[in-house]
Amino acid sequence: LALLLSLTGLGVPTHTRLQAPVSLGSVVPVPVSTTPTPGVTFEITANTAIFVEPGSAQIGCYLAGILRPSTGFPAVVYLATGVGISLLLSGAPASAGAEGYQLDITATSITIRANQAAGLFHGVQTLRQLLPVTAESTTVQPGPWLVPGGQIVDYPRFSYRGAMLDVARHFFPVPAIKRYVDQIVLYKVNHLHLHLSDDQGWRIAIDSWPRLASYGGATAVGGDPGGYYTKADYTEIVNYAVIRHLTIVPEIDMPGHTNAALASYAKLNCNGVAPARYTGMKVGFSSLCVGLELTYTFIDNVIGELAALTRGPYLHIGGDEASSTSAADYATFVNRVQGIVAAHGKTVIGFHDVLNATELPSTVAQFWWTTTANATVAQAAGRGTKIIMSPANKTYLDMKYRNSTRLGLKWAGLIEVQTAYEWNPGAHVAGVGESSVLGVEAPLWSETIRTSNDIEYLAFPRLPALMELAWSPASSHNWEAFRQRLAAQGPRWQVMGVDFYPSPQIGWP
Ligand code: TNX
Repeated sequence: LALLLSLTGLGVPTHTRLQAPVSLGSVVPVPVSTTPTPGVTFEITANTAIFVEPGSAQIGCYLAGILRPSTGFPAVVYLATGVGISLLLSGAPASAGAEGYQLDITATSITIRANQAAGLFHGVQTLRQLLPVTAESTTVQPGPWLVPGGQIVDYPRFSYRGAMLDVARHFFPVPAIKRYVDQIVLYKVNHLHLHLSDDQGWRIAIDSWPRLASYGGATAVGGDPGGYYTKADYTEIVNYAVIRHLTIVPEIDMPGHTNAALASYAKLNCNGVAPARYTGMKVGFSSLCVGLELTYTFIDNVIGELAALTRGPYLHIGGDEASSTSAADYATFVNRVQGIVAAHGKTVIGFHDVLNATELPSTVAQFWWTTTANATVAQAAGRGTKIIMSPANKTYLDMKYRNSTRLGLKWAGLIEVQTAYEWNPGAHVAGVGESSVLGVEAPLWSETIRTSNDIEYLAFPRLPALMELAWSPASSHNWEAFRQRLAAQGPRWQVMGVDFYPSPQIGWP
């Protein structure tokens, strides 16, 4: 009878509805340890309050912001101790480190403990995945809001877990960035690298060189509309990310991939002539003028203004595919630019091509090739240089899933979900072991994409697969178990309006 009534939606008291809680074992990335308490559930009701300390207040408000729209409950946040949902900066195991947490769910309380706020934030993302999928709705849903009982203790394998979005080939305005941020933090991404400049567009306002954005930012691939972030826009993104424990890594790509800058200022060109703006898809044809002193004034101005907008430690200088720059010029250039970045108090990240110069001990190299043997990268790792793993044939979200995929490119191969999942970042490149790997980044180049739907179709479900490699212990790696847990994310994405690729490799419910 209860089933019948619930199907007809007639007068069934909440507690009799036949709705099982989500399984404690369905979290992506899989936690370090998960111990269910069979038969125990916590029910979030109109009386459930959130208890915080000064250091967890912001995260408490963030959690309340997730619970209120779908439950319709007040989810009041108290700066006090009490019985309900507690976010505590004490009592976590030492193993939790800077980003880990312990989550305890009993019949009467939910408690997240962490050593630092970032850990509480990641614990909240785990809790978010343990709520019924309708919790992601923006409108009030019926419930009941059951959370499975048990304990999760969790911490990351790698400290850098990144997504990259190319906003240069196609521009994505602030709301699209915020939308992607909200989707990726659910999978414990903690860095968003924004590729802010390329041949086809310059996307950040620089006061000392205003034509970069106003002229160089007006174009995009295929003649599509351009655009750029004002400093206020960019700060809005940075602040939105800070609250979500996500570090924005800004990139100005150089010395190649600079046609938009060279087109904006004739004086930056060796021959003093500005090239036309470019809306095609070729790479490797442009270069800043390495022998020109003004080039370094330009870079110092740009890096200075960008560093002032940047809250995190990193500034990415690109450095890839500089095939119009001689090897000697390239080394001269990268060595000098690293000094400029350091002078502005930031740490350099560059694509691994920068290892052809003399990298600073602090410089981080982002490996992007499809090969697994690379002597230059292995030698750098041997000297202690840290590597971010972005092998194009595993992590490039702009590669097609299969030949028939409407969006994307194929130069690094087809990447189905299993291909994205089946590799080991700590042993992928010969000579680059676990301790040399800072983390994993999933780049999304935007030659073929224009909208949030396009982003989502290429990022989901591969981004969660890659973040499981970046967060979960290597010993937990198991395709069969992963595809079960991933399947449970599908209904959640439907409620969130994420336009994911329903891969036939996954048994979606
Ligand atoms: C290579 S990977 C590039 C980008 C392209 C991408 C397309 C790398 C460091 N450079 O300029 O957008 O391929 O997949």
